[in-house]
Amino acid sequence: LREREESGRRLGVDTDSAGRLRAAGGRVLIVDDNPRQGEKVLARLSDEHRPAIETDPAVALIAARGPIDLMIVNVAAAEFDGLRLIAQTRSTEASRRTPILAIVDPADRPRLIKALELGVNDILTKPVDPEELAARARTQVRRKRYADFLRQKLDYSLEMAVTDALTGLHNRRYMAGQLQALVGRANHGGPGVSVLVLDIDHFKAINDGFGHDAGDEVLREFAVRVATNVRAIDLPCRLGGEEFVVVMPDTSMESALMIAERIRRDVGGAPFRVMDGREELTVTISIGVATSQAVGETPEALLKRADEGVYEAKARGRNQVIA
Ligand code: GH3
Ligand code: MG
Ligand code: MG
Ligand code: MG
Repeated sequence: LREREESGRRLGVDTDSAGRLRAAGGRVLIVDDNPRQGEKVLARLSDEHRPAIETDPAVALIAARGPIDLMIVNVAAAEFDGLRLIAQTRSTEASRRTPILAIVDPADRPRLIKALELGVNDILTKPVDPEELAARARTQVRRKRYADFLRQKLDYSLEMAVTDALTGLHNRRYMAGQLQALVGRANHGGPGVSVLVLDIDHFKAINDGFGHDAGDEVLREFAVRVATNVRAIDLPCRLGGEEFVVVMPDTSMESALMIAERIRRDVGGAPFRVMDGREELTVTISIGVATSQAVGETPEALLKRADEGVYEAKARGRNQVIA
């Protein structure tokens, strides 16, 4: 339960201890040119929700792009065209999903039908019954809250699918997709795509000497040092274990070597503090560098060349960069 509550909080969603979505009042925008009717609607909703009245449809349209849970539009208004406001709300990307409750005159069939065709979520007929208003508004707000919850969950899941759980860097799946796209569009004459393959030296000794958890701490700190030494356009990734890759778009071999050297020095230059600062470990890495040359070189071939650099760096005594 705690975990579900925790995950709810991470998603920025208000859940109770059982992980259920907490019912909360909605931000309701009432768009009406008739102050008396608008006030009546507002009064009926203010116990449960946070309603506000807007008489200018242009302002309402802008507000509907923001965090509004329900827009109630008086389609029978004389001062503005409620149907037009609904059409604009639905055709603007940022407000497309804002629920709309239309207040219609039951005698005005054409407008009622048009409102439904424009995609209003529900209809209230005049004279507005307060109980019916409260019930229909509550249903729309609940639906909106649940849709928001699902969308956040989906966004979160999509992000997790391309993120390495231990370090927060991009994962292998993400790296493969990005590298494929970059190598595919690399052209003659440009600086090309460079990749670094990074492998921690004698990492097994850290695990054996200080435990797997200390090893994980080293991996996390290592990820921070890699990420802080690359540029904003570079993609630092963890493929698994102690194998890391940095994908560098539009980067010459010369620049890639410079950045690799910067990472190597930063990793080896200051000890890693682990186990609540009780241990200080000196960590070094071997880095292989490769830059795409031939058009048609596959991402796998490019990575393999960088990997061969790592292998050679290990053979020559580790703690070095080899292209
Ligand atoms: P070398 O200098 O030749 O790279 O030596 P090494 O000890 O780093 O060699 P190797 O690459 O074979 O060892 C990697 C070790 O990393 C083996 C494995 O137990 C450990 N390892 C793999 N994944 C993880 C992980 O997620 N967490 C921790 N703590 N250790 C891991
Ligand atoms: Mg390794
Ligand atoms: Mg190894
Ligand atoms: Mg290693």
